[in-house]
Amino acid sequence: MKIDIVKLYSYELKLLRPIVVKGHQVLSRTGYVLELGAGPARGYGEISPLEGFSSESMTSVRDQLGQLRHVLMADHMPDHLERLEGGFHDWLGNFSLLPSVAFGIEMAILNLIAGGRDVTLTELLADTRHTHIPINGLLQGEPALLIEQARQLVAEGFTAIKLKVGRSLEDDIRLVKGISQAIDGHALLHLDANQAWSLDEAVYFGNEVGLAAVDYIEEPLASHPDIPEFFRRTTIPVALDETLRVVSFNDVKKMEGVDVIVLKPSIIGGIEKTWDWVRDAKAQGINTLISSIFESSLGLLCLANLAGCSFRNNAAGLDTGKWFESDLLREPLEIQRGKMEIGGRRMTAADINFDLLTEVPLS
Ligand code: OSB
Ligand code: MG
Repeated sequence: MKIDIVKLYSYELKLLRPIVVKGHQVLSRTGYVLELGAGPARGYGEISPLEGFSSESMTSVRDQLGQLRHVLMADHMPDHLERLEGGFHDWLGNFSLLPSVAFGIEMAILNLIAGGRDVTLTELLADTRHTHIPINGLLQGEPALLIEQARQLVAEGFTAIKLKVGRSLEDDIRLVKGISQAIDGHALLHLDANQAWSLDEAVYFGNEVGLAAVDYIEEPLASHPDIPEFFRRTTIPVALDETLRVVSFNDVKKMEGVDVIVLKPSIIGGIEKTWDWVRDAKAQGINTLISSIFESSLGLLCLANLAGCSFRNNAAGLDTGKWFESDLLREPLEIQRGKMEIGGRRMTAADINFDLLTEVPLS
């Protein structure tokens, strides 16, 4: 296969409510869609760094794609990229791809290959074909509404629920106790503090809410070397997200208390790198889950496919589509009974609403 078309589109999608990450508000979601063509086949990838969370900007993404265009079109694509065994690294590893660019290029190429073979992404990547992906139900909005929201998610059939903490300790403790009571053992409760706390604060919080209430807590600490001590003093399992940007798998392996790693392909540098983490984690008995950075439904469908063939039980961090007022896939991604249904879904030009895309010239 030889790529003969490289096109870039930008989007700006309205949100129903702001995305708030680490105190930073995003009022509408902007990003890029990369189109790769090889003869009549097309593959689409999403490149949408999240302001306030990703380290790269939209401008740096566009500059890098301008430089890569000729590289992508230069030769025949290497064979067997879909094995995710280093083919992308051998091909493009010298170009220091930005994390979101690596994700978008790999997503587009894998979709291109899948389209050529008329299979879904999951079918391309693995023999297992999970079509219903358990989702971590994301609580959102005013704290006063969250207990009722949790109850509702459980009633809908969610078996895992995620709450952002890290504002005021006492408020967080009260809220977690209330939510834990409301879900009453019918769902796992996952917390994410986004590195908000000192060791003392995190330990205080952990001992107040107790192990019974919380399945794991993501990134409790401003300083990750304190994680083992947090674990020893609370016995609450820890999940790593932001920390994965600055540590290797060997470091993770040695960190007592880390049970779960949260893999955001747009942050950790693409799909192949995500697969490396998944393989290493599997070998060491560490749980993995795939999570989003509020990609559009285009990226979200790709992430759900990755979740569908990388592991079984861990609820994926993909309950972010409900922020979007309008979205790029013509047919919305449905979550029912706490699971996203992706059976048989393709990502061809006909599946995408091009009215929401604006072509951007690549210099
Ligand atoms: O902290 O995990 C985060 C989305 C964007 C940026 C940061 C985060 C998130 C999410 C995604 O929480 C949803 C999830 O993982 O459940
Ligand atoms: Mg997180």
